[in-house]
Amino acid sequence: MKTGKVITTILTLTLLLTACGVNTSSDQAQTGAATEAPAAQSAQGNAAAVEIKNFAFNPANLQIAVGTTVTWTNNDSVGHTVTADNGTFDSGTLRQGDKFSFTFNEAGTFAYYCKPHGGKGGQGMSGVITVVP
Ligand SMILES: [Cu+2]
Repeated sequence: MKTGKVITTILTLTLLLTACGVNTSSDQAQTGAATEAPAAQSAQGNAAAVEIKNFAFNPANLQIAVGTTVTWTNNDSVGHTVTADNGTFDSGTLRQGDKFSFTFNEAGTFAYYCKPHGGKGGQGMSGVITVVP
């Protein structure tokens, strides 16, 4: 039964190679990690940034053009929220390093606050986004 043994060996090797092949393909590293584009400081572009630091939004008052995406970044070690007075947006709790983005597609004045540290109407930790046509 030498022939049978050889065939069995070949089959076993084939299975092993197949398994290896599958492993190899899944080992392919995910390259090209997204490089973070620097947020535009200008309120005239398509993007604007608000930093959350020391229990405050900076800048607290920001004027942008319609269609601008504002990204808030929490640089505090405590959690904060970005919550619109009128309920248009609500980030939920942002931990340190978390970001929240919202695109303003309508002109108007959008007051917002942090739920734990501020309140509607500009109380405590709060800010205003003014969107101009
Ligand atoms: Cu807060």
